[in-house]
Amino acid sequence: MAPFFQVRAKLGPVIPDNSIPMLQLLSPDGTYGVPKEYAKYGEIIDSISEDTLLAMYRDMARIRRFDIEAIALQRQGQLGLWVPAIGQEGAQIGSGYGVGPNDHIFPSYREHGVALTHGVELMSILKMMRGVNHGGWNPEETRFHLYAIVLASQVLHAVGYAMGVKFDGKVGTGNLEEDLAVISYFGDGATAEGDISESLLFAAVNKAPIVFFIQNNQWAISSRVDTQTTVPLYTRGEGFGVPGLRIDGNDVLANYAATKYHMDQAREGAGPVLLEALTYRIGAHTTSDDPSKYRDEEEVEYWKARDPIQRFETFLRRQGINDDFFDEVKIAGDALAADIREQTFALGIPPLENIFNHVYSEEHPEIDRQKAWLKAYEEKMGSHE
Ligand SMILES: Cc1ncc(C[n+]2csc(CCOP(=O)(O)OP(=O)(O)O)c2C)c(N)n1
Repeated sequence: MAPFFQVRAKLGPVIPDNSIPMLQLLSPDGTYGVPKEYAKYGEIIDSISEDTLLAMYRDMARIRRFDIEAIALQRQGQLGLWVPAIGQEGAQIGSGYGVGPNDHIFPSYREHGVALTHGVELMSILKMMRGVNHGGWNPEETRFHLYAIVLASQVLHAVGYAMGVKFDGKVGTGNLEEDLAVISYFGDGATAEGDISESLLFAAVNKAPIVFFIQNNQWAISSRVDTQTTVPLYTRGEGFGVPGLRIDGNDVLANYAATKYHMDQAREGAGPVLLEALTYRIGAHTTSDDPSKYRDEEEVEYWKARDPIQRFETFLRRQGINDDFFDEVKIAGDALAADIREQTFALGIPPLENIFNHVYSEEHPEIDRQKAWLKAYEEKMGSHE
């Protein structure tokens, strides 16, 4: 009998069209150069200190080590699920550094690197993936909002937030203590949602201070990007009046420069922009996915050779950074891995009544009723420990 589900034939490797213009400052072999049409982005890199460059590298290495450890923890039954972002560290750390201290970030569910750059405790992400918290961090403190699983929903929230910022008069006043902009992350697959079109339109007509940041990692689970769009994604906003730019997503400096430039512009009142970071998901969509069923190893190898961390390391070594630094980063990574393992193994079972927290911001009779029901039920059944 024919199997109920058939795996569709693979369509051959997704190799990007290199004739499409793209902001790249670090070439895959680690050589730095600023094409003249991109001079304004090069100027931003001119003013980065060496300390910041090293901090960026540390964060890229740190988040990759965290990611590898989280996959292992999931395989050992310590997490319900993990969502790897290996290969996307250039896009995430670079853009994260480009977001200003008052700005608000509306992520999807894979932005662990961006979270790191804005002070989210990494353990809170693991707790969420273990199912012992509701999303973990406080968006008011971090300005990094909660992960959104419903594709593109966060982009509508971000546009609404940015419109509010505009209506509150916190754009383009010149007061850098008060003015702010918004950035929202989403994937190539999410661009096919109607919510994205609505977001682009509302942002454009309201001249909202927002940067739309697509991480085009070329796959939406098993759907290739070329089944989601016939035009480069950075052009998707044009019909709505939102200009776009494609960035080499594996070039941390290009991501930093473009995000900083356009967040500054948005904060000053220039309106929305769409950035498409062309990158690649080296690993599985989640730990529940087996990408070997739908894509070729040849394609993965193409992208591994364009690894964002390796590229940046080559650049830094040419700048005179030596083994001492890279050894220190490796030791710190091992210490981080040991620490999160220990903390994850030590996580207990949270009180069951936590499920009621944050459903309403204030007391609510229906919640009181459900709490009373649960209490009576627990007393009848005994402890759940
Ligand atoms: C509205 C909605 N439809 C479908 C899904 C199921 N789903 C989860 S992730 C995903 C693929 C998303 O791909 P992409 O936007 O490219 O982001 P990536 O996961 O590659 O980072 C889908 C279809 C969902 N979460 N929400």
